[in-house]
Amino acid sequence: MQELTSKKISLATKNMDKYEEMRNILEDYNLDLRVVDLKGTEIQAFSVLSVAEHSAKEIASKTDDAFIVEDSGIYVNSLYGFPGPYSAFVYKTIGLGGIVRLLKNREDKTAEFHSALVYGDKGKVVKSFIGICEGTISTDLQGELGFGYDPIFIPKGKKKTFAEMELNEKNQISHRSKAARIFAEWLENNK
Ligand code: ITT
Repeated sequence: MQELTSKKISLATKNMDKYEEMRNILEDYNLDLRVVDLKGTEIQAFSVLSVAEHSAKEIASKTDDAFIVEDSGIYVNSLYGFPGPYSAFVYKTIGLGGIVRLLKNREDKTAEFHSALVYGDKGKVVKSFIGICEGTISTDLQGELGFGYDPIFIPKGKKKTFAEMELNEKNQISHRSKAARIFAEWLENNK
């Protein structure tokens, strides 16, 4: 018999835009995403995966419920991957204008968004998933939708920034949507 009730799963985040994006994707897989105020410590590390896994370990020690935690960052190639796991700090300090200025005289404006999603259940960290979206940094801020770095990130093959896309369009190609879909498909096959 087909399962009618959706599986409840908690997302540990303070970012409601992130929640909205993931809720939208995961409902297609019959997952009922809730927000939980259980974020673990965000350590300083080279990869968003290390940050998310550390946070997941702390969350798993506090709950037996099924949860996910997701950490993202933007890696600018000509800046050797900066700001990467420091994306939130850089966003709050030099901001989008600062990144655009750093790249002003650089020919290579390519960048990648990385999303690391970690799933935990029954007090244990279960599995990690990665999603990557390639693109370029725009020469100025464009668009008002989305959040964070969206106004300066043009995904590969597109002529507009994430901030010029409705949620559904961003969700077809974003780093986060890739990680979320791989996770949801894995969960379906490993119930
Ligand atoms: P959490 O509570 O889940 O940690 P956060 O906003 O701090 O929420 P991250 O640490 O994952 O999220 O994000 C690091 C930075 O990268 C932060 O400044 C975000 O605004 C930005 N960011 C993450 N995902 C993004 C996306 O899809 N588009 C634009 N900016 C994004």
